[in-house]
Amino acid sequence: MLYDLKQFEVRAGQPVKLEFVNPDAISHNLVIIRPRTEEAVALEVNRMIADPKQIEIGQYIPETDAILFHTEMVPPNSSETPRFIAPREPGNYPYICTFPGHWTIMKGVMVVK
Ligand SMILES: [Cu+2]
Repeated sequence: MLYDLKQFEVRAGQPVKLEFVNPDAISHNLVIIRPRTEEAVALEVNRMIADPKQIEIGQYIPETDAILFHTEMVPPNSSETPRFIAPREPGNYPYICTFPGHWTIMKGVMVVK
């Protein structure tokens, strides 16, 4: 329940390719969000999980413009190679896993320069 990279750097407005490998026994995702929105996004996820249908869907991606980019929920021993364009605005963009309860420890920072 940890990302091995706590921080990585990208260039503003440039294409980024990540390798997201999940060797854990439970599913995880990687959700890149606007600066200082961790708690707001986590709160939205908490609202979602009151709905049994959302638990069945199991993606835990709330509809909010705080989320810039996200992977699918990656099952154990699987991987995803997401590509996206880095934000144009330099800054520290947190990434979190939105599987309920994970975000407090499963997080890191994408530094946009
Ligand atoms: Cu997780």
